[in-house]
Amino acid sequence: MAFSPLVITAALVGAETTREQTPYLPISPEEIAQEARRCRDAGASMVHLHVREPDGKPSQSAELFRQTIERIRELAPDLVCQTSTGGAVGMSVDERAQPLTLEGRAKPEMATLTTGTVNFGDDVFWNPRPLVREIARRMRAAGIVPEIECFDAGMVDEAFALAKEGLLDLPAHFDFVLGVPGALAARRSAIEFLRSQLPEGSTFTVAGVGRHQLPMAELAIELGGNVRVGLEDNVYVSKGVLAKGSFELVERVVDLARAKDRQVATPDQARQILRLPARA
Ligand code: KMH
Ligand code: ZN
Repeated sequence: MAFSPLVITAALVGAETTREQTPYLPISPEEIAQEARRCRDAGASMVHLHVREPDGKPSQSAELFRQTIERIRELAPDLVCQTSTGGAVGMSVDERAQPLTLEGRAKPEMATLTTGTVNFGDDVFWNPRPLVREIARRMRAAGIVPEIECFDAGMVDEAFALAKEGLLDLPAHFDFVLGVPGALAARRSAIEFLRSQLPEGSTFTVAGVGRHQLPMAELAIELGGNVRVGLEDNVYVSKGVLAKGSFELVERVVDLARAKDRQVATPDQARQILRLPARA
């Protein structure tokens, strides 16, 4: 069966990865944009973005996102920019939703929407239904397309409920985040099950966490999904060897795709595959 070209998302920063874990983590808007460019050159068509305060603290500051996205538009003009609305555990809805207020060149084309609460290591990633609905409402009002982040199986079902309430359109694009301690484990049967539950015509990406990242990428390629890799979810390119940036992980995925005869999508192909508006 011929699958569509592979959309590779690079998750460059995240909220949890630290400079103590890896010196290659980009922090400033300039560093993040330079890393985005390297990932574009390596084969990524989309970047999933978080931002950091200068001291490395996770942030959802609209101003930091504005600086970051405007610089990415200069360095890698065709990349699809997707902002987080998850932020870091413990953030309020207003804090999390700040990137949805961006306009003009800084406006993201996509943003994440996690559709349920989940254990997140020893923390709780808190997404009660009223909060999810509020973020979905703001995203829709801003004309930003959601990527539905599923850390557990019920989060797919919740997308149907949101669609019924007119808060999102189906089919949609889903991201299966697998291997977070306390949430759904990273295994083939999880991908197969989640895929079987998707609304007709939907697309999906798989983001494996930690050591599961590249094995899950390989499975996603094989099963017709798309792939997310990067330092947000994993800092190693092989056992004990730090990736020198998310770009090295993107390079690995391109090699895996080549080995499985799967083409890699350009950003404009990614827009078509993910049902995003064409670039102006
Ligand atoms: N940092 C996690 C608590 C997202 O970007 O939408 C949430 C997260 C998901 O990273
Ligand atoms: Zn994220």
